[in-house]
Amino acid sequence: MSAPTLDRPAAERPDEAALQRQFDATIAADRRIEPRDWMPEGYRRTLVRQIAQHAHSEIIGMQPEGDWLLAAPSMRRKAILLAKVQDEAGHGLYLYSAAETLGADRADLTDKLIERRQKYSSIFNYPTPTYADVGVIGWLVDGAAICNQVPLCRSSYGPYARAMIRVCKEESFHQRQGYELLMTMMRGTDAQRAMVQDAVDRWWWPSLMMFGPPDDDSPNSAQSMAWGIKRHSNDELRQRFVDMTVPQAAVLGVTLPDQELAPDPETGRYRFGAIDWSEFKQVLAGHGPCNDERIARRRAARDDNAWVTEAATAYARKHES
Ligand code: FAQ
Repeated sequence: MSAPTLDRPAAERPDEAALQRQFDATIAADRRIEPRDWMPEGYRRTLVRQIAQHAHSEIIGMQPEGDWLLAAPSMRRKAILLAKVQDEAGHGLYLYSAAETLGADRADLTDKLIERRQKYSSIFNYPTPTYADVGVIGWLVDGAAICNQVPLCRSSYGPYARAMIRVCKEESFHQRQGYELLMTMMRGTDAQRAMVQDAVDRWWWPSLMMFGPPDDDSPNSAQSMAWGIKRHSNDELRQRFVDMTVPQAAVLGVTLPDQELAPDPETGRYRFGAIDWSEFKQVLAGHGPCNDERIARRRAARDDNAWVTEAATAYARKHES
């Protein structure tokens, strides 16, 4: 979009209709909207909602795998897992920074998460009882995240799109480490293979739910796609994920828990069974297996570490004066 408008004297500012036309032209030309550009309030609100939800997902998403940091089976696995969980913290930080360019306040967003006024991905409300869960999260959850996020590198909002580039590179690495871990377990004992299959059985359907409700029940999709925030519909991305993952499952030697999963000769894509959307709704309503635990921990992290923020703020003030 052209030069910033808000810092010009009022008399020189284009009227709202002209600004809207300029915004529409930028979107139509597939160019980026930048923080100092004028944007409709609905566009700003939608971005803050999605980016905050995404940031919260990265931060809450550290918990399920983080549970295994002290119990990883070797020093090598512990180092790998620690690096992955740290990457997720970094992704959260890029995303909160992108939200801040829209005028949001990070502490306020965290409060909204803890007060359950903002969402985070449904997938992080499931438990991780075995080490195979760490591998399956890498393979399926990071795999789904990549399918969803690669198109976001072309999102119309500049800071979000740019943040996604690095995030996607790291998620791609995470996906491979998960697959490598599972491959190693599948070459191990019968008990290890059973552990991998059990984890796949538990994570498959929740992974499909990560993409959001079906298109005909997705209130935000049409507008978000018209604004170029989202580039593909929820169902299209879910289908891409299935098409990408089924051959990987065959190489791994696991069975995906869906008897209706089969290639469709007409489309060349995989047909799959019905998703249990009542489970998704229950998880979003706060009644998943781990919702309370995830929020309680996030709240404790905020409260227990408040003194660090206060000390850093006091130190920064001291050096300003
Ligand atoms: N969970 O109208 P739509 C990761 C909500 S990062 C919870 O279709 P939209 C990395 C939605 O917010 C994973 N809520 O909404 C990692 C809306 O509610 P609202 C996170 C969901 O925004 C890996 C309502 O349902 N990724 O995994 C979910 O157009 C491993 C209606 O839905 C992102 O956030 C859900 N699954 O499309 C970390 C990517 N789905 O806000 C650790 C960016 C929908 O109106 C370990 N986000 N809802 O109250 C997006 O692409 C979109 O926001 C969608 C939803 C596609 C998630």
